[in-house]
Amino acid sequence: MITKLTRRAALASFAALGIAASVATTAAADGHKMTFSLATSGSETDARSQALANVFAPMVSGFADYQPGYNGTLFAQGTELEAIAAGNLTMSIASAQELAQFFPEFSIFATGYVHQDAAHQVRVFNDPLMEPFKQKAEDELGVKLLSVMYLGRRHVNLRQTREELDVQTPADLEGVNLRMPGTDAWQFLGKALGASPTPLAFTEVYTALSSGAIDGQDNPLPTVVDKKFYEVTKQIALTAHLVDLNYIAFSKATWDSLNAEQQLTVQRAADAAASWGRLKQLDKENNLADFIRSQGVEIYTPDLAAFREHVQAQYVGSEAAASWPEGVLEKINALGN
Ligand code: KDO
Repeated sequence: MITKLTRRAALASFAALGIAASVATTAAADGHKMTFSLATSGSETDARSQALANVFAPMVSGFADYQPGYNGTLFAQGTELEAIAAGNLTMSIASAQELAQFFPEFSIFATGYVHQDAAHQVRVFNDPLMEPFKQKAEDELGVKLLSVMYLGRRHVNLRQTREELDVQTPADLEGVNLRMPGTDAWQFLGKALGASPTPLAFTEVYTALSSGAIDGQDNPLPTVVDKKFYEVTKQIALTAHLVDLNYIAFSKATWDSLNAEQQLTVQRAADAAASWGRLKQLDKENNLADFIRSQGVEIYTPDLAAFREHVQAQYVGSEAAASWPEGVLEKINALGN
């Protein structure tokens, strides 16, 4: 794991180099199409991947060929933003947790029990409060955040049966080896849930569940189905501890090389893909519980008040919360229902 310091040093060197054009997006110098490369640790069948392939790609096909790399094959999970900053990648399905590795204040969007639902995420992303965050990512990382994508409500998904481990409050997760993604904000959330978090790449989770190297993981129901985690787990406690989001991250250097019409097309294509993917993910999320139960996984609702209270208390006075700009949390809450 590259430390924040070396990441910031890397950022300074990228900015100093003033990388004019992204080498990953071959320019249309000879009149040929550009190539927009995408890296994600997600699968090809994930709703967000489908949205970019089926909606974004056709809309930009007049001047760019879309070239996706799924399952972390192009760049490992958590390294995509640096790849964009270095001019080696055009796009990624980025997370606030990954951006928080560069800019700690992004952790506000990765905080348990803050975002209430998909519509709240959209209102926050489109609110003026988001401008300084977007500007900083562009100015210091060379990444333009085009749109917000809906990943879904994350729940605790365990290998143990409910008889072995009934999860009602965070105290029940004490000592549970819960895999969380590798960045600091994720590890913090895992601890805030009461568990003992283990960092592990998304593509390694199925094998680790199968072997017992971890006790569980946390992802939305569509991911549990898409990655077949139901084959290697026995319960889901519907903690809904994070209504999770991603951003369509795009190379600023590539953006700047586009003409005004191409920029408008890229923005519209990203917004259309985000909307299409959101509806598809919400439909999956609302209709998969019975299928997962049919696979032998018990799904139940724990003491949500206990989880919400405990998780939010961990953020009060935390280093992460200290990085949040004054008044932003209040604005996010005001945009809720
Ligand atoms: C995961 O690693 O559990 C996670 O859900 C974290 C998200 O931020 C995002 O990176 C996601 O994986 C990938 O897009 C794969 O779904």
